[in-house]
Amino acid sequence: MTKKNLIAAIFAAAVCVVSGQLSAQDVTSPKMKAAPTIDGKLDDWKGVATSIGMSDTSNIDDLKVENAYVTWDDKNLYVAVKVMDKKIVNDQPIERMQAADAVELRLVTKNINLGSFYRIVIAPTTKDGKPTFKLTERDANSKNETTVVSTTENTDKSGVKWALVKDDTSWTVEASIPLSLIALTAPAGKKIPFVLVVWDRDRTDINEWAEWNKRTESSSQKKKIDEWPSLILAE
Ligand SMILES: [Ca+2]
Ligand SMILES: [Ca+2]
Repeated sequence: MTKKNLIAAIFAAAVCVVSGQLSAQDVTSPKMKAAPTIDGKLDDWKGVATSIGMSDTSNIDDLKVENAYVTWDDKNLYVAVKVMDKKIVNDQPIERMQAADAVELRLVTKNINLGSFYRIVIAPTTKDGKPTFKLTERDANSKNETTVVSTTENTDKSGVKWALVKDDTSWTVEASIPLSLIALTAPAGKKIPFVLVVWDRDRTDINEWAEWNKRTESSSQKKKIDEWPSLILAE
C-alpha cells in the first residue's frame, strides 16, 4: 500500500468509527425513574421518554404513529405505542398475527453473532377476536421461532403485563416485559440493535398483503440485523 493510500484508508476507518458512534437513527433511552402504569394511557410517558422517529406515512390515508417509546428500569423493558388508525384489520391466527394490523418490536439482546433476536408483537385483534401479546425468539438465518409468551390475558405468569386501548381513530399499546425474559441482564449502558414496525392491513377483499403492505418503521426491518440502529439504555 502506498503512503497516500494508507492515509486514505486510515481516514476512511476514522470516518466509519465516528459515524458508527453518531449514527443518526440510534435512540438514547433514559432509565425510567418511576415505572409506568400499564393501562394503555400514555400520559405517564410524556416528557420522560424519547419518542422513536418512524418513517413517513403522509402517503397513507389513516396511519400515523403519534408516540412510540421503548425504555427500561432495573426490572423491566417498557414499550408504548399510539397508532392513529381508523380501521383495524387482523383476522390472522396467533402464529401469523404480525401479518396484519400490529406493532412489532425486534431486539438483539444476545451477542449479535448468534444471529437471533427477540420479537414482541402486539395486535389489537386476531382471528380469535381478542387483543393479543406474543414474545418469541427468532433465528435470523433459519427463521425458526421459539415462543416465550403468547397470551390474550393482560397479565401472565412470566411477569409480562400489557394493555391495549382502542377508540374510533386510534389504538394504543403499553407493555412491561421482565428483563430476564429477553436475556437483558445489566441493562445500563447497553446498545441494543432494534427495529420497531407498525403494520397496517386495511383490506381483506383483495390480497393487499401479497404485493404491498402499509406500514411505518423506525429503520428498514429488511436490513441485516448487524445494520440495525441501536437503542442505547442510558442511566
Ligand atoms: Ca400508562
Ligand atoms: Ca388499519
